[in-house]
Parts: sequence; structure tokens; C-alpha cells
Amino acid sequence: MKIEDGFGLYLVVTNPVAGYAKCAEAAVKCGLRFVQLRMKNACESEILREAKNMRAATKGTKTLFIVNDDPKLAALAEADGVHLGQGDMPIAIARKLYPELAVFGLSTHNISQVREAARLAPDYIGVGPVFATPTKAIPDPTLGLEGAAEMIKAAPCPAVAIGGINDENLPLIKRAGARNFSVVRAVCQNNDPESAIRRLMEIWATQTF
Ligand code: TZP
Ligand code: MG
Repeated sequence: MKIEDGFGLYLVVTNPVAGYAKCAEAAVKCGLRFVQLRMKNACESEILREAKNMRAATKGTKTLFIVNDDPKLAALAEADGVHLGQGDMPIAIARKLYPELAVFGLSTHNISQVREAARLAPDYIGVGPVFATPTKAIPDPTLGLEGAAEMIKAAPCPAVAIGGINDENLPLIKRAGARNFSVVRAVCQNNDPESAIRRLMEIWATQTF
């Protein structure tokens, strides 16, 4: 599915203090383009239960619902798409096996993976981690602003900066050339996810340089 660039915040939901469905509802209320379920170390039935709740919250809205890692679970939950890491099922195979999914995202961690993305043709790429983050169990080396900027510039599709982004450093991300960004903790660690989203959106919108 062709994704228009410049959608801004892409919310990734992992261990939310307010709950998964609540975060999906907040994403819809704030008019986000993307919300992703990213549940690590949970069994399939648990992931599917949360996925179905998030699907229900996003159904019929402009907010695309994405499931991380597993296209089978994404299809079972009737998600809009799946986000695949470098070690997950290859995009071409996932597209063939799950034609009901419209959106296929891909994580990239260096410039050669971005160049490879031109061949793999994901609908968008993640670019990260820009800054250090404890959210990923085994994080790739941090890119820093310059590394991320180079990858975003070379991206063949919309690129989403991710990793350690918060209210304070968000302006730097925009100044580095990002047109989209993603957070986990900056929203999921807040018991009022809607106000956390609105604050990030406000900072993003008002940042000029
Ligand atoms: N991929 C690269 S960094 C990251 C993922 C999933 C985690 C980002 O989490 P946070 O809490 O926004 O630093
Ligand atoms: Mg993955």
C-alpha cells in the first residue's frame, strides 16, 4: 500500500501502563496514521487477544493497525499490516503468503539495509535506534543523528526514525530531516497516553528551524 510521507508520529505499543486497547484508542483519537502492537515474550494467544482489541479500536478509522514480527498473527487479527525485522520472515514471502495484509514495514539499522530496501520494496522502513534505548532487548548500535539522517535521505520509501526519542530530543530528530518518528516509552510509560501523544504532536508541529 502506498503510504504518503510526512505522517509524523507512528506509535509502537509495548508494555503500556494504560493498557494496549487504551493506547490504540488514544492513537485513533489523536488521528495518528499508525499504531503497532509490539509484544515481546508473550504467547500467541495473548498477543492475538490484544491484537483483536486494538483492531476493534482502530477499525474504520484512518489509523492503520500493524502487528510486529509475525504476519500470521497479523492476518489472524485482521490487521492492516505487519512490521518485519531483519531476522523475521522475508517481505517477499510474507506478501505472497498473506495477500490480505496491505502494509509491510521493515526495520533497518544501517545504510546498506536501506539500500537493500529499494529491492525489497517495503511500504515504509524503520530507521534506528537513533539514540540508546532499553526498550529493545538486544539493540543494534545507535546511529546518532548523522547516521539516521544519512539513512533517511537514502530511503526509497517513507522512513520512520526510532529509538530513544522523547519530548526533549524530538526537535533534533526533525532537524535531522526526519518526516516521521516512532516512540515506545514516551507514550507507553505515561498513564495518560493521549496527552503524551498530543504533547509529542505539538512539539513536532511547532518545531521550526
Ligand atoms: N527498534 C529500534 S529502537 C526500538 C525499536 C523497536 C525501541 C524504541 O523504544 P523507545 O522506548 O522509544 O526508545
Ligand atoms: Mg521483529
